[in-house]
Amino acid sequence: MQGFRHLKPLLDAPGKALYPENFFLLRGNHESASITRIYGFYDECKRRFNIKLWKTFCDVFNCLPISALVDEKVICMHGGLSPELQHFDQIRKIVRPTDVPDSGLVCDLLWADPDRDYVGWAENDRGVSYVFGTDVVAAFLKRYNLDLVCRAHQVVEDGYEFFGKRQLVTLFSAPNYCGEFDNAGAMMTLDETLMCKFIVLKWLGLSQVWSIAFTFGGIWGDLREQESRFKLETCFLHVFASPSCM
Ligand SMILES: [Mn+2]
Repeated sequence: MQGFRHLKPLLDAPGKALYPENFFLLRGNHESASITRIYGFYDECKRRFNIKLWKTFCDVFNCLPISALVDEKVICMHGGLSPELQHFDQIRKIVRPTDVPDSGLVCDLLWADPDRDYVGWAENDRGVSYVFGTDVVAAFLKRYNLDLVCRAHQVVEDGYEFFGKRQLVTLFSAPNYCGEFDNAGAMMTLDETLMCKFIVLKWLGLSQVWSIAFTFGGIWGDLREQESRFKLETCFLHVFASPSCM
């Protein structure tokens, strides 16, 4: 399976085809022609199929939505917030298809990272976009009357990791990322009351192929102590999973 790691988009696309009304793929910083050209997707398309397939994928990447809002309370994007974001209509008005620019709103939503070492905005070590502090997240949620920012873009040990006072969560779904990390992978579900549930995929390793176990944990505790609407539940799904890159 590892040979197919760059072809992960092939695995996601059928979801959208099967459930067009309630399956949404958000664009990440790697969903661009320039990044896929460098990091292996182009080469793998060329080797296994043809360059036309890669170009077709790039056309799809350029059309992918940038951000999503769940029940007016949870905002999702791949990277993070942007100092240029003043109104959600700015996102709604983004004309697609579009490439990912080197700076600006679209770039930040796909490239920015939270960083608890900073207050406000600071330069990002990636050389692109910014990092932002917990104060930025808190002010953003308050301003737009939101509960949570949900993003990806960074490997986190447990598959999910909160930032600030549980005002932002980083989700990383690929366990044992590229075979170089021993991270778990996680997915988050929200029910109709916006209760968060994390499904955590833990890498067991070759020696434990047969020890597949399902451990469903209970409620961890209220996400906001006084707001019963927003609870947190975690369950662990121990699986033998192939390394895969996002
Ligand atoms: Mn990323």
